[in-house]
Amino acid sequence: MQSKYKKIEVIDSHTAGEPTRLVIEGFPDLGNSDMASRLQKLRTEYDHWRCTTILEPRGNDILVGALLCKPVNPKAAAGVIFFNNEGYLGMCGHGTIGLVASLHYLGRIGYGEHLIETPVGDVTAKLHEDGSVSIQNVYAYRYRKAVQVNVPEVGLVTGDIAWGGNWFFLVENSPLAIQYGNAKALTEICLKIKQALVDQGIFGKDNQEIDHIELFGHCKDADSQSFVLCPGGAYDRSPCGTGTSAKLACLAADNKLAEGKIWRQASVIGSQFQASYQIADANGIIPTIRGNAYISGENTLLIDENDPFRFGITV
Ligand code: PYC
Repeated sequence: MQSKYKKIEVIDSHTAGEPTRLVIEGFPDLGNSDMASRLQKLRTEYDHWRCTTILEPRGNDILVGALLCKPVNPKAAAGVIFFNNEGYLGMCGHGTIGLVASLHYLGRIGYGEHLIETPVGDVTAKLHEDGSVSIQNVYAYRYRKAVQVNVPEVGLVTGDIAWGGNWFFLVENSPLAIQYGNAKALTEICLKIKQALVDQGIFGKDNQEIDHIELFGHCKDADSQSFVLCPGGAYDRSPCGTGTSAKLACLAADNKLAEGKIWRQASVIGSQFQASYQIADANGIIPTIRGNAYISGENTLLIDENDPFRFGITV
């Protein structure tokens, strides 16, 4: 008798407090094309699988999903497509660290370097013997410096626009202290900045939406502390790998951090990434982000064909 349940096998982990749900089995076949094309197929034909995995009642707003894919390049360890409660991400630093830790937990990879294919390009991940993971990210660059935006109820805010695998608006002097207790108010401020950017026609290159807002403040235990609002309205519990990459691009462009020097980026919950960069060319850098991920679950999601919320709560 055929079961009324569909099953999705996942490994849950968190990187510096930010969760990643790695789907290892159960999604539809997306073919053998590159990750950008497979992402398009997932988005247009099978988006309800993302909703099932990430949205309530099986998931929640802070969860980032990672679909494990067979890579195009036989030398690569994996391909991956990242998604969240709102849609899809180009790259995800904390998620890649979670992916590597999860593949190691499953016994599929050992220590050393691994090539990983993402929708925005290949990244190299190194699993160190102490369990930490460093990601050599895609090319990062600052697109525009000191852009002013008028934010209703906040005032005039100045920030840089940079690419670190996703688009970021980076505000050096946060209008409110970066503290965990301020997370709700910081979220509100970031949402207003994000809306003001759209309303005032401020975009990334090729008119791409700036969908991550990053506020910075002082930190006694690190070089800087950040609050990162992700698309979908949840804030990153980690220092955000692509956000830290965008930060490095701005520091490099301003000659504030030398090539190869370590930058310690703290998150709003106090967790940290260590970051550094190599100069790629006059316009950009290759960032390396190092952090730790911990496995938190090995689960089978069950999707009952009679469950009215089998594709998540979307009302
Ligand atoms: O670590 O790059 C990152 C990230 C993006 C969104 C959430 N985390």
